[in-house]
Amino acid sequence: MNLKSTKNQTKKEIEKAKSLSDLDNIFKKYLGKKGLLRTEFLKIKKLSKKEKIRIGKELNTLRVFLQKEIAKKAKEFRRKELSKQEKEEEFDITLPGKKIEFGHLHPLTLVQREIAGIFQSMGFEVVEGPEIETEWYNFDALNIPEDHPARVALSLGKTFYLKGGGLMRTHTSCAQIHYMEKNNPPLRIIVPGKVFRAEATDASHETNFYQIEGLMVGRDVSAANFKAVIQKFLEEFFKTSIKIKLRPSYFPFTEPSFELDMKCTVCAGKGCSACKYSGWIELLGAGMVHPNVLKNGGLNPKNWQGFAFGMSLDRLTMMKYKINDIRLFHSGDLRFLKQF
Ligand code: FA5
Repeated sequence: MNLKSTKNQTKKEIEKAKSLSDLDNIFKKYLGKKGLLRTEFLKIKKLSKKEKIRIGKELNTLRVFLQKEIAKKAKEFRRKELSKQEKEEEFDITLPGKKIEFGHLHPLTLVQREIAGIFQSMGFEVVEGPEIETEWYNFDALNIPEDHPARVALSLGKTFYLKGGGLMRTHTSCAQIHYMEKNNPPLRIIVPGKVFRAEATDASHETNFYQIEGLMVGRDVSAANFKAVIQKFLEEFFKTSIKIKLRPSYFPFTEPSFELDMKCTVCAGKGCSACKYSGWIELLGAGMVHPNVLKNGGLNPKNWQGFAFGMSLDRLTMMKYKINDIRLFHSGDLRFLKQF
């Protein structure tokens, strides 16, 4: 082997190498276990001592030269690879970042808070009542005896009874009794909360909806006060004049009783799915608190009288935002929720 020409040959090969794997091949060819240099080293065993030293030295110089050149070229490749990677990963700090979406309040919560604010401005306190009730608070205390048709209809058809006793309240009226038991008149409260009814759902009926109960008790609180309060509330809430009608009705816990309908705001009274094509939507039940209910709450009906009402928060929200299906509230559909 001519060492000088081998050196030149390897130099050219290293220069021509295009990748780390090319370099690896060159390394194997000359410096590997079966490489040329190793074969040459083995050969010198047979030479004289003098020759051994001379050629051994030259082979060693070639070996060191090759190692250095290969390492130098490999470093070059790595540097290039690194700067290529850096370029690919480069990012522009002036680009706008990813937008983190914030959640927001559910339309029912928004409306509940707004309603609470309006009633608070009229001196009403906002209180809560339990969602799990006893038969006494949901029915008996509200003057709905066991054999009463209203009780039979509600309890048999519409009430979710709990295995361990008790039931899911079917209305917020039970909270009237809880509050009267603990507070002395004059009273002025609203009670927002969930109610539960086992009934078929449609565009205006849910099994789980929200009511807002109202109760005002004083020495001479009258039905005229109710009308004024509710008219004021609706004007404030809808920020426009609203057509309402009071229909005589029946609730065991009020006497006299009435229901309040408002002209459907979804269709402006023309008829739509939300108002069952009648042009009117039933918003609330109300009346003068029945003397038996005052008694069950611990008040003397000879000294105190007042009105109560129970309205559907869901239906008010539907009227406010022109929503034509109550089931959208619990649908979890972001296309709906993002609009609020
Ligand atoms: C009651 O629940 C009475 N407790 C209201 C009341 C309170 C009357 C105080 C007198 C004094 P009613 O069952 O009609 O009444 O329900 C009240 C309102 O809830 C209705 O006017 C209606 O707007 C709404 N509502 C009734 N059922 C559903 C339902 N399944 N889904 C949505 N809203 C409903």
